[in-house]
Amino acid sequence: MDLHLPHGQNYVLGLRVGDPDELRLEQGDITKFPCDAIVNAANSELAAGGGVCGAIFRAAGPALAEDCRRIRAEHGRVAPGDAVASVAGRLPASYVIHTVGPVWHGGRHGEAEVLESCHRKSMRIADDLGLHSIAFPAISTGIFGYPVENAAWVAIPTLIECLRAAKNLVLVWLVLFDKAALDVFAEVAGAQRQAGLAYEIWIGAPHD
Ligand code: AR6
Repeated sequence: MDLHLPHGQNYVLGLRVGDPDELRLEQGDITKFPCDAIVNAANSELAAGGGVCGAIFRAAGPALAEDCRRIRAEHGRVAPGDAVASVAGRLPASYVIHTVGPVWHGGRHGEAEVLESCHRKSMRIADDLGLHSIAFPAISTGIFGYPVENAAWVAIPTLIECLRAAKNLVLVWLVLFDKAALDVFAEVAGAQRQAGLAYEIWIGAPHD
């Protein structure tokens, strides 16, 4: 499906997947998103790393690092595909859900299953906490090397399925750090709709 994306300017892409369930794709810095929860592309030690993880630890401050140390001490390492929730410190969100994505080894080592599990478990935790909104980064597509388009083909249908099944969640954001990644995710959203996933698509201006 040709979405006629406004390639010269920024935009928000909305997928109406139910009433009132919506998945929105937007470029931005996830640490600034005023959602009930944001998802961290974490490491198994729940330590401050680079990428979005480093940005989240810096913006949240010491309360998040302290809670991560407690979770690590009580529950041990977080396995790839698993997720845990912590406090969010100074972030606008109420919770950070830390999930450990797969490292890309060419695509034939179960990477897609692990990435799908990251999205499913994060959605489950947020829904069980009674939250209404959650924002995801493009898990594994930075330091862990997962190709952006492959990641979009996993993330989008998984989030739609989980959102439709959720009791409390009604709004899911996919926050892409750069415009090129937003364009790739948006094209995949259009292609998946053409391939049979039922949802309406709208394109609007970003809120700021
Ligand atoms: N907001 C939204 N997205 C961001 C931001 C931000 N502020 N900063 C980066 N991204 P990465 P991974 C995007 O490397 O591949 C860490 O050290 C980035 O452009 O953060 O899952 C962890 O501790 C990319 O598209 O996570 C792990 O050890 C996406 O976030 C390891 O790296 C994910 O990139 C995890 O690697």
